[in-house]
Amino acid sequence: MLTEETINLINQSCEKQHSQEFESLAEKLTQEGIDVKTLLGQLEKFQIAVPSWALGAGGTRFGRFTFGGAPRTLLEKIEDVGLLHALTKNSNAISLHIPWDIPNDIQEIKEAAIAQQLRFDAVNSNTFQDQVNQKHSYKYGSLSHVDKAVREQAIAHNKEVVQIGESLGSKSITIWLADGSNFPGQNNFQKALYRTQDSLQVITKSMPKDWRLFIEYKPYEPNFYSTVIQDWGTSFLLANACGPKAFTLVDLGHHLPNTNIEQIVATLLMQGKLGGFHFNDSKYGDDDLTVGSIQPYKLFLIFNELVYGMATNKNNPPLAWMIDASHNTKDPLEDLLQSIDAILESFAKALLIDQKALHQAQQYNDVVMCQELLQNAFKTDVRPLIREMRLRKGGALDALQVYRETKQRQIRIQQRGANALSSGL
Ligand SMILES: [Mn+2]
Repeated sequence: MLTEETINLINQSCEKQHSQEFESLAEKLTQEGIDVKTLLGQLEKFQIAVPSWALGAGGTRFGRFTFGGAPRTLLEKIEDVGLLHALTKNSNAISLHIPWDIPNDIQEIKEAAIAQQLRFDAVNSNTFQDQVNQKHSYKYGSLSHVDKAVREQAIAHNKEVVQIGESLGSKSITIWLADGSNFPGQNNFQKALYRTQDSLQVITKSMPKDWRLFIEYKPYEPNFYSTVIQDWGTSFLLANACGPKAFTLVDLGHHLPNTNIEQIVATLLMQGKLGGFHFNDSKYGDDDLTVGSIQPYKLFLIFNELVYGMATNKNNPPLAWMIDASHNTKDPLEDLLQSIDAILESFAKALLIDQKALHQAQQYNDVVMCQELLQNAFKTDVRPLIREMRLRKGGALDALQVYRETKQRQIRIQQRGANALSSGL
């Protein structure tokens, strides 16, 4: 296990340079009327969940290349998220996927998470695959299936996932449906949507009072002609039909090219129906690439709406943040460290936007000033702020450097083997 002493020791090599950079940024921000202490507190509070399936090699339908040392068990997955949190201080939760992560010994798993200062975020159900010994197949759908027996099996699975989540202290479930059709005429759109609504209502009704249901949407894949929950509007409609426990979940990769995601975020926040976020980045579709690697400005614009909405729309509950990425060419843990940094940077930059001045510029239709205000914030190098927050919390000034210098991947290969495979896809 990586100790705080080791992290401190490596921090020392770049502490002097960091102090200079932080002091100069803090001075600049203070002059602009920004309270740096408050800002550091906001960054510290921002915690992102890591899904258990992002810790191993993702692969594509064409193949999977191993990185070595992938976590073989739930305990090892908790260990890996614990490492990310020890380094960044911004990833204090793990999101489980059932049945890939069914815990054998609940107490043991809970204690392991506590030892790593982790909690359990939303649990995820799986009706996009058939499991061994499963009575009915999901080949033609699950919650939307034409056969009631299949729908009931899928509903029972979701109820079981909630139960497992409850035993671990989780408070929400995310449902992503692969249901849809590959060919025109295959599905009756209205009936499929109606059946889905009915199934989701049964699940929501059975959930504990303090639980939340997140309904994810996606325009295509694995079905290529239609998807039952294809867009935010459909998810929003279903969330409304399921009542106050249900919310829409936005996955950045689940949109058609050039969709204005920040506007979707704004609308959902205004309606008090934005439940959570799945971060990733993409060039073409659901590419599941490292957050901020392709379109960092887009991410910043989304955070602009999030920051405004979280302050303005008190009817919207606190949001659940998660990284939903897949790693084909990078060490998954290094990829996640980059993603955590990208999220924090976008959040920090959005916090720098002078909301009062922006409001005024909007009122006067000063389009040029509106852009200036956004881009001034975007162009600020906020990394010293994030480093300072981590330094004060006992984290790493440079998480990637500490990860590499302490040979975390090599240690894992030694302990778990070069061909260790993570459960999942
Ligand atoms: Mn997702």
